[in-house]
Amino acid sequence: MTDATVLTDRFDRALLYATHVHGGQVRKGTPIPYIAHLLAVAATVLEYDGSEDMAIAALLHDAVEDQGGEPRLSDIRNRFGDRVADIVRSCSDTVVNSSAGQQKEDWHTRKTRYVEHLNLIDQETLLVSLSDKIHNARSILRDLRKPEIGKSVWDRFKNSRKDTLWYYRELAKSFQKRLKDQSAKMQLADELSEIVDVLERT
Ligand SMILES: [Mn+2]
Repeated sequence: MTDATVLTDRFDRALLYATHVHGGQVRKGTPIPYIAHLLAVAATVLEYDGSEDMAIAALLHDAVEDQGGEPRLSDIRNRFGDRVADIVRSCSDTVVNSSAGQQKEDWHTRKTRYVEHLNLIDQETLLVSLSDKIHNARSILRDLRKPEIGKSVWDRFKNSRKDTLWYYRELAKSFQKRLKDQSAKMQLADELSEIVDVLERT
């Protein structure tokens, strides 16, 4: 057994920070408070032996993209340090893409770039990103199976069902490729792939 991950008051502060930053925000097309997603991502990171920095980054992974851009990233860097800020940055596809310059590119180009960027990031950052994507995929599956939602779940996305599934399939393949030598985390990458299989059939 590996040593337990010790969570300190930094984790508590990050949780409070996340609840403030995302206060009032809900999951797209649902009444679910946004913090539910952040807690789920942090829980998965901890379940797969993530460190405190990784769990903090999980709580804050959408803070830059959804709530404040580069000034928010600087604030996170000041409060929680370079490691947390770097992981958060890597998980934000608009930030990943803004380094490419120019105005915001089209959806397909941005998502392709994000998938390619997974080849360049370290294993810890990869686990935070995978935990995010797997929770999003599970949430889609859960709502697809709710009689009152069903196939209308796809209307939440700016893009078609086909495009959304294309993106999740590319993500799953990329995570599987990067994590193939890490048995525990590979299981999580395989799980994402299995959820995409089910989504494709539903
Ligand atoms: Mn997220």
